[in-house]
Amino acid sequence: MKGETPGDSPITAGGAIFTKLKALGVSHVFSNAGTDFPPIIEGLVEAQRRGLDLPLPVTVPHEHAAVSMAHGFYQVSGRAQAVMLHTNVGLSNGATAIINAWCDHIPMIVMSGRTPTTERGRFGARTVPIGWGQEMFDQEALIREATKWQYEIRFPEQVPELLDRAWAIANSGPKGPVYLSLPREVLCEPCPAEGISAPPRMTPVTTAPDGDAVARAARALAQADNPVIIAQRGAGGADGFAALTRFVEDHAIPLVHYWPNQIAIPMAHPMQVGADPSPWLAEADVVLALDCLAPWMPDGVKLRDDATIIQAAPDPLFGRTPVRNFPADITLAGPVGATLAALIPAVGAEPRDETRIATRRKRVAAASETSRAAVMARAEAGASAPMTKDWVSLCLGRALKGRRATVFHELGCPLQPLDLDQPDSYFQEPFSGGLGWGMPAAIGAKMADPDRLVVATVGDGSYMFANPTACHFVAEAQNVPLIVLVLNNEEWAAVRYSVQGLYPEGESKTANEVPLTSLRPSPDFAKVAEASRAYTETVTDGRDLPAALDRAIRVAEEEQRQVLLNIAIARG
Ligand SMILES: Cc1ncc(C[n+]2csc(CCOP(=O)(O)OP(=O)(O)O)c2C)c(N)n1
Ligand SMILES: [Mg+2]
Repeated sequence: MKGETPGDSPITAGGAIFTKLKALGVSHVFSNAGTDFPPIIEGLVEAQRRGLDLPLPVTVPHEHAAVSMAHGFYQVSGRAQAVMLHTNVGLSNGATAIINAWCDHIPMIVMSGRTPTTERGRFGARTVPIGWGQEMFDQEALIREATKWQYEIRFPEQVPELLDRAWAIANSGPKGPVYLSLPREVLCEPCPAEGISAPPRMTPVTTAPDGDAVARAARALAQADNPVIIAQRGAGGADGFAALTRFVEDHAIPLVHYWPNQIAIPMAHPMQVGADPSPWLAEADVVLALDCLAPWMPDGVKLRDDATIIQAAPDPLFGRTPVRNFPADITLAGPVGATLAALIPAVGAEPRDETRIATRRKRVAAASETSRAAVMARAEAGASAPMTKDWVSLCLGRALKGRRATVFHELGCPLQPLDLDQPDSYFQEPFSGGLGWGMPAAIGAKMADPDRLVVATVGDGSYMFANPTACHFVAEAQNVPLIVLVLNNEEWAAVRYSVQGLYPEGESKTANEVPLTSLRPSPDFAKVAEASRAYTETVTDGRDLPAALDRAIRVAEEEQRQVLLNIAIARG
């Protein structure tokens, strides 16, 4: 039955919207329904009975989780998904995750209902008091700053064209979420079937860096004595990752992963020099910032006066960020993968000073080796009871070796000891830091690519922000054998550290319990997961962790069952 044509007779709104989304390549609609949904749900059943090709409607019992699932889904698949929420209240619950998607350039089509405007006398008019309670003058204002495009549909025949436009804008660089609001009266009118299963009529826009800028950047990099690359959001996909890996090797250029939320080259690469850009920036004559919203901390870094700063990103000036004053002597606008594909051969065509490159290679490799040895030694020293996060990372990296795996990190396993070598093996929460992203994003990723081993490593605070009951429910309902590692230090350590950062000699340094940061008594997180029939273990001694991780992987893979390890972490 699947894949029938819609025919000529009109269809109820849900059928038209879902059919069109499928035609746009959307396979999942992460949804949280309400009283605005009757024409959606009715239309969906109608379309199923007509045999139309539809995306999977996924019931997600919290909106933050729903949007984050679409986020993670895109990260491993490159396919934008859709989210459907309930009026203003569902939208505001999803707003933090929409801010995350915005900050991370994740395309998605977000929709939410609009409470009926009419009070009586029309099909779809208000039927319950929330019709008055959920009305807003400007519902789109809730997410206007965090979406590329917002619109309220006025007529049912607009469904195919508006979704076409929404999809193309979301997928144009810099990518990001778009929003369409769906008033109930419009949804209650029959939708013409024309065009609802047509493929996209608008091609998303891709940009390429200016040829002259590429030539200047190539010359600067080729002539540099002390070039450095700072990478934050990977290398623009698998091809970019492979090309950049060869490039830094060939030209002996150190690469710093400063607050990365993806990796750009393998962690054990001799040109991968760790997380701290400051010693490299102090001597750098040329800096290539690769998709870096914040490439270094201006407060702690002094650049050379003659340094040339090259910024490469979809929008190298990050024009939608109000204050951001990093220098940009050369700007390379476009998808990072395409920019590297233009830049790397251009550097290769410049004259090479072999002696200079060989000397630099030795120096950088030695520094890389020293920093890696320090990271590994620190991690090894953390196999205590309770253990350190670095030890968990080291063990997890070892357990995942040789597997097709992705780690989602939200105050969970630090990157450096993880020793990953695949382009899509690691995702960290975006700089917007709207906590609660890690676990649902990992679920979305596993739904997108069920054969991949997916591990969410999250702090105990981050786990609670994720609406864990909702996430475990979805994992069970959708057969998603995700592994969750809760790195449980029974506190919001990041908040406590930030107090100590600002007041290093302050009163709170010596306080036994720092106010507003403790999460004691810690909930038994294993029981939360067991409520959805997960396999769980609580690990309190670092020496027991490797075996527990092996068991977790076996249960997830062989029993296809979700797993949670509640891991006791020492307070730092
Ligand atoms: C939605 C949201 N609320 C609050 C914060 C502020 N915040 C930043 S880190 C953090 C604590 C995270 O705790 P946890 O996940 O346990 O990691 P830990 O710091 O203990 O390693 C909080 C509350 C935030 N980033 N996002
Ligand atoms: Mg914590």
